[in-house]
Amino acid sequence: MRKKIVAGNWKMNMDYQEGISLFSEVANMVKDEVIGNQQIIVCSPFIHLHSIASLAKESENVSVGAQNIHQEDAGAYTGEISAKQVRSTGAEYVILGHSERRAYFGESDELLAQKVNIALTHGLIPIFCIGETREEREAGDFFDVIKTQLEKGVFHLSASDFSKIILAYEPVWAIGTGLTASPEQAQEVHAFIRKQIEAKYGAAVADETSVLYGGSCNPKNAPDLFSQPDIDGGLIGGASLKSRDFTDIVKVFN
Ligand code: 3PY
Repeated sequence: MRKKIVAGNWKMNMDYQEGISLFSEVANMVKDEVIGNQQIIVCSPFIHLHSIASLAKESENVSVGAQNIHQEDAGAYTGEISAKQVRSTGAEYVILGHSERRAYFGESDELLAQKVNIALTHGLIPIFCIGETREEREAGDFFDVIKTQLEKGVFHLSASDFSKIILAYEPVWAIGTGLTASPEQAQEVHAFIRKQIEAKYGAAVADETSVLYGGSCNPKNAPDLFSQPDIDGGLIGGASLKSRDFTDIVKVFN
């Protein structure tokens, strides 16, 4: 049975001390709420990774991820962080392809494919984000956009590598806007994504791949979204910065 996953994306929030307190609170609050096949992940800024990965080892319920890596192994890339460096902190996951990175940092599908490869080489599991803009939705192009993002970003992987990754559908028009896709709109796209995976890798792989919903997901809308058959949890932005809200989202699966 595929995993149910709630992953927090802190984005560029929390100074060092605030992040350590938030993580400790979350680890403590979700302690008794995590069900059998559920995975909780916190994706923090780089500065917190080593400390919270050490705390995560003690708590055993929460794993840690980064929000970006460089596409090369090492070298003269001032200010950048490699997959190997992230992995050496104890972090196990990395968000790749978030729409904020695509839009503000010009990350293309081709670059993201390189980042996916280097992440897997160093044992980091990508949480790979895809999703359409408002214009693409209004123009009715969104299935094509999502198909292309899958084909260029992750469908070059072997079936065994593809089986390691997590996907997140994040409609760009629902990020930071307070708008959320309705459960039916989200389910329609999640089902489409699973169909594409099935066409490429077969039904067994499609059935085992966790596809998360992201985009203004909060304790109020999570129950309806997560009850959809092809939605396996959420990638949580703003609500992951409040331990109570994040825990309430984790508890949706109880
Ligand atoms: C949001 O909820 O706004 C996100 O971008 C989650 O990644």
